[in-house]
Amino acid sequence: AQVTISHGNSRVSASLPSGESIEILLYGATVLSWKDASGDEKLWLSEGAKLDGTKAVRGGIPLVFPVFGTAPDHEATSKLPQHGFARNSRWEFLGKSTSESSSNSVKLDFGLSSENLDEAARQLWPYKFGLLYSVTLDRESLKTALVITNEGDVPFEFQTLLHTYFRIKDISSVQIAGLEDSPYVDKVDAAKAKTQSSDPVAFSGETDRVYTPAKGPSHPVVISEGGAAKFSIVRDNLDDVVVWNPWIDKAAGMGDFEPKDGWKNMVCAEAGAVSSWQKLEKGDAFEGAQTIYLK
Ligand code: TA6
Repeated sequence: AQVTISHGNSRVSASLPSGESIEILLYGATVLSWKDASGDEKLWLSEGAKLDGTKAVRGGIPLVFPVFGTAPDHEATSKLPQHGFARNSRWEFLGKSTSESSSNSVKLDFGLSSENLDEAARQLWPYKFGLLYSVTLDRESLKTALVITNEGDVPFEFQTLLHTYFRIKDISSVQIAGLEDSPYVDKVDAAKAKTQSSDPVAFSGETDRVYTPAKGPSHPVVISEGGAAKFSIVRDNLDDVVVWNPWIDKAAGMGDFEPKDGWKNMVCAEAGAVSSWQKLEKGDAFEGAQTIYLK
């Protein structure tokens, strides 16, 4: 049996003979769905998510580039929309690049370059760049990797992040391990610099923190529910992990966040390089990746 791929004008989906599947929206190269062999959905997607290209997708794995959040004091990116333009741009499907022989894995490649950008976005950030995003599905993991190349004559600075919305049953029984004793910026408390205790992260209200895990990117960040591990995230060259749950009020305030109590069923653990600016010299490339293992 072979890997099957279907490529419509707005989406690409792939499935393994054993039943695992992924679906990617070409708008933003946003992974919308990742299902295990039994069809159990692993990502959270708002029922109010816009999938017609009019707004960044609320859920799945939106891509953040070249700025995380907004950066009013960073001249070059200060005019960009929140989280940059990658998640609001139409990407090209470049094809699958797994060896024909393997039916236990499929890798889909997507591209976005300065030429693809609409004129407005190009005006706001006039650098020549290339993005190559690959999504690899195998029987027990999903890997998403981004290669950023500077194709112009001047260096540029960027931040990047994989804004993964994990589907969980009940946020009140979720813990995130692997961030113990690590520094973080608490965006819910005046962006104060704090240090995580030796306990895992637990949730009892709006949570919005930028961690730089002390043990480095190869140390797993593990999302568990009721004491049972569900997801284990290993990073490559992405030193930060953003942990976010909007809770009641922020969920109520987002027009595309549905159902309104959906905050109970999602948690964001986002691998990124966001606590400082990455400088990319002309002709250079940056690669960052996450691999999410199902436990
Ligand atoms: O990743 C956390 C965060 O930066 C939060 O501060 C919140 O703004 C979230 O991203 C969603 O941002 P969005 O622009 O998608 O509404």
